[in-house]
Amino acid sequence: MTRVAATPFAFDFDIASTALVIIDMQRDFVEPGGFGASLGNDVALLQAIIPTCRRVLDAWRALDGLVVHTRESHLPDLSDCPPAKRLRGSPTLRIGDAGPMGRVLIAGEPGNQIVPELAPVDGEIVIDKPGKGAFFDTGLHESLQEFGITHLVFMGVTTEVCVQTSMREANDRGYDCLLVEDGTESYFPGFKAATLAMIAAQGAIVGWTAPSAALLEGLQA
Ligand code: C5J
Repeated sequence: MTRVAATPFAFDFDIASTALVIIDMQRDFVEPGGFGASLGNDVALLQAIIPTCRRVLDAWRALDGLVVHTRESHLPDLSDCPPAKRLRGSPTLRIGDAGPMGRVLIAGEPGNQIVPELAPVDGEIVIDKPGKGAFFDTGLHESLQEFGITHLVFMGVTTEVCVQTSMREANDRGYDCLLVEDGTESYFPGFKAATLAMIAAQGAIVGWTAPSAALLEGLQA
């Protein structure tokens, strides 16, 4: 059993029944020229968490823990992208438009790939998700059930959108969830802080949060 000093209280898990879930660490969100930048965001903030995510990923892999990577991703014919999602707002590039890293948020395009530092390896689960949440229309819950997973440790971007949505979906499906505080980031620091606070509020109403140092200490114990 691993114990992590977390907020609002210790998070206990068995790595054999816990998956590390890395949300949307794709070039489209963390590199210039992608979807995140097209919405007017500074992607440097998100790029900065890559080394932390890599440290946790390395530790998890060393213990043979299950790893899940997600990508926000649509089919080339956009049949899984609701017009309401594609047409909202006035980004410089819409989902499906051709940008410097290929078509934005489209499966198989260069920008849709996970950053090389965190690239999946054989045996890890890769989920292409058309929504913000990792459980919507993906079969992720069924895959996790097959592996006997009861606990999830989350990292990735962005904290208040795809990470929080996925954590809430997981919580409603009965998983105990920990969010790694410095392994997640938002284009808006205030949104990240608010999300961390609301997740752990009211006795871990959505889940727990902890710095990567506490998780790594728990894993090494
Ligand atoms: C967004 C995500 N922010 N991965 N996607 O549109 O959080």
